[in-house]
Amino acid sequence: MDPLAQNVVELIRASDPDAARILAAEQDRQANTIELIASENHVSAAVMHAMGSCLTNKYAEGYPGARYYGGCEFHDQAESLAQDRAKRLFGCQFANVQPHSGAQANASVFLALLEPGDTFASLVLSDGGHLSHGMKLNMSGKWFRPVHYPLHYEAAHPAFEQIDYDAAERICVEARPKLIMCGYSAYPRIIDFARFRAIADKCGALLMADIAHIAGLVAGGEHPSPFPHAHIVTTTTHKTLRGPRGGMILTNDEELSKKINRAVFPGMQGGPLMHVILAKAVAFGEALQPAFKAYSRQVVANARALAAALAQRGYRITSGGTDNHLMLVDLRPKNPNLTGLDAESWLQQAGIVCNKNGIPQDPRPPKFTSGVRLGSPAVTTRGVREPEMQVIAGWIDRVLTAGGDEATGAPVRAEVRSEVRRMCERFPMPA
Ligand code: DSN
Repeated sequence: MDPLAQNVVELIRASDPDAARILAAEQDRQANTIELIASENHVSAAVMHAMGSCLTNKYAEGYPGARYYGGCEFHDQAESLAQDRAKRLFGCQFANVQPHSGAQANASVFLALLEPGDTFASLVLSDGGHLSHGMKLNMSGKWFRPVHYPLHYEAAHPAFEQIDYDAAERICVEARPKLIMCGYSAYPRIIDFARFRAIADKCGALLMADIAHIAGLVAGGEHPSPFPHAHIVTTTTHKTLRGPRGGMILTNDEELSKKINRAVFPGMQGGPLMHVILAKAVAFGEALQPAFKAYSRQVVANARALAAALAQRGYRITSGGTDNHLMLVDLRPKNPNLTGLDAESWLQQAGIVCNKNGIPQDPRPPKFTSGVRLGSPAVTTRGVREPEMQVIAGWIDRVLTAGGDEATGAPVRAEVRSEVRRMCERFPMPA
């Protein structure tokens, strides 16, 4: 483990043993489990400690050179560094690095560009979209009018469970949305940004790409860039991009950038999280290094290896595979009674962490689901490669085949748990 992290536990223990105990337990959990949640990663010690720095002490409302507080000279430098690196990384002209999260980045775009009641187009959550793309309990679905474009739902279609671009065009031409959103939370295929831009131009909409999941792959050259097609790009910084938890908005359009800056502050947020912005700068600096290209290539190779190994064992990978860092595993062909809820819980007991996830047209409700979502970003950071992905697929299959029964399932989970620990020792957390 990063030695500073150990010191941090001891330092906290001196004043707050309860908090130190929780922190130490979580450090141990992360170090000794296989993390397959597609939206998670393990940051470097430099990113971690930039976040735990004295920049948290400061208010810096405003933007570099135009703050509402004194004493911001180094905060200006930190934010400018993050902006400059973000622009280099994604090849664009304007970057707002202040959004506290991806959902707040998306909400800021709504505030900047739409009026309440305006129509926008997106993929529905149950097909792989995101709650901030029009879910009815989210602000985007309560105060705006989403129309959803579909996937191909016919099993015989060559693009089964992939975006139906022709239908998206028909729906957008008919509904005339002001904004079209593309970019998803549970979609394993390449997104055709050029096709979406053609649709946006045809119906007079702005195109917004939410690349929260694939930002690291875009930065590493493993997924086509949303630029120059998208007018606005939003992202998180903590998934494949391997930075601190946070959000960001990018554009090449100066007028849009002014509207977005006003929407983020003072429209949506007050003081920026300057310690997180410094950590974003550090993470973007890491992503600009050649090693990050190799990392993102390996993320995709590892996801493909896991998907292929699970398919060989009788699981159905939705859309027939993956082009990115994640896959949706339909559990039903293996066992029609197995839910995502049970699979998540049994795997967790075996030290493999993932999340239950609906598959397109899932007959089960989101609380149960017929699938799990698996991703490779975090294990790839620890140095895991294709041969270990085969081993992980074998563990997943052993645990799910053994089932939840105490007599037959529990010993298998315990056995896999010890094998997981041994692999974790071979592939330590970043230090
Ligand atoms: N909650 C994130 C995910 O797991 O995909 C999206 O914001």
